[in-house]
Amino acid sequence: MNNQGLSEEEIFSYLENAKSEDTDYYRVLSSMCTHPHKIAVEAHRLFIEANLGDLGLFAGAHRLEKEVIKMLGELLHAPSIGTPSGNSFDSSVCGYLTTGGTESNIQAVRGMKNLVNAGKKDVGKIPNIVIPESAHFSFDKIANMMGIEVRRALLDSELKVDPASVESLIDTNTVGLVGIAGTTEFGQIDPIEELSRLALENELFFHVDAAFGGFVIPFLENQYPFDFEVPGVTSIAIDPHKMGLSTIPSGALLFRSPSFLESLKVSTPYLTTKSQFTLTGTRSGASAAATCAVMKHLGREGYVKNVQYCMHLTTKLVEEAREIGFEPLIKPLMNVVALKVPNPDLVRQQLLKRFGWNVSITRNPRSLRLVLMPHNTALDIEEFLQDLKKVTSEL
Ligand code: 0PR
Repeated sequence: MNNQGLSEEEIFSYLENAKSEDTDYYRVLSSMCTHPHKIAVEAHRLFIEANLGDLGLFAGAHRLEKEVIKMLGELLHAPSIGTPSGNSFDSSVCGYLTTGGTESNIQAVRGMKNLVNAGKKDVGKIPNIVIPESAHFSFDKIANMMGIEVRRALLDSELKVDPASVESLIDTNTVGLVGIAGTTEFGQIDPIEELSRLALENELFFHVDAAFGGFVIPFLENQYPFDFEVPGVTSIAIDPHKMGLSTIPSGALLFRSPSFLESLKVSTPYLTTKSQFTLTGTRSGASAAATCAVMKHLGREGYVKNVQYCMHLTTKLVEEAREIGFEPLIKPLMNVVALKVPNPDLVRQQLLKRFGWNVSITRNPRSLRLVLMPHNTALDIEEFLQDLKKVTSEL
């Protein structure tokens, strides 16, 4: 640290310089985040000091958090809505705002483990969960930190998890299943109803990772059952900081029943509330305000428009890519395209080096992964395809 403080001017010149190294999402086709809505940014600023780790001190920010959980509960067909206030609950469905999909997934699995340990089910020493092979790498962190075995089920030809493979991995030590509504790499939706049936038959918890898809699927023309409407679903991760257009960090975890949240409780004797259910202690009230503001401002109609725009770009990309000889691995359900190209790793490198395009690569099978977000334009797609054609023809 410098000994003497720098002036405001010096600091901001230093910061502007650093900011100029960021991409500003120009030519970014690899991100599931985007520019937050300006309403979210303003709301975030207004609540910049609010700490949801001490709810009693920030009753206003907490009210906004509860409002967000209520709105998300409605969006995800929760039968009735509640949120923790200290250690009491109003009704069945509840949840809280997390830092994103990773924290939500960790907490959902921690809840499964705790409920089983509390004697609700007779399992052996090392519990396991069954997840799709396509699960986000946050489950690698879970496998590493939670003392739980993570079993990966195979995908079918459409890159959805195969329920027969899931079933074959379930044994007496299995505590829960995970399904993904909007896979990170392919934008695919797992067969949630079939997984729900397996979960109910085997008395397992069933977490749906809709970190990306949660703000897409409800607004698509085609409807896919993926939320609390499906009876076996016990928890859902949904991220406002992805297609919800809120500020980072804004995630959410919703549980069907308060018992899950109860299982995460630790006592906080000297705080304004007696217990805490969250993974982190200090939490951003600014994120709650930002998410509340943008959800209320856009409403259902606004999100439908947002998804329509991204789907329009997706269709354009797929149709025009076909014209130059590139097929998608699967017909995109949402705004994620996995494009079959020769030597995807080299193509990715060349696209970045020569034309400044940020794209990513799917793990298995390897293909070019493109996420069409609100920051992309129709012109971007046209330029991208021209550049892709150049790069691939020179390979
Ligand atoms: N679950 C799913 C289905 C996800 O796609 C992601 C993140 C997570 C969980 C974890 O969410 P958090 O990163 O919020 O904890 N998917 C993106 C990915 O890994 C996250 C991302 C977004 C990465 C923007 C890069 C980026 O520029 O690709």
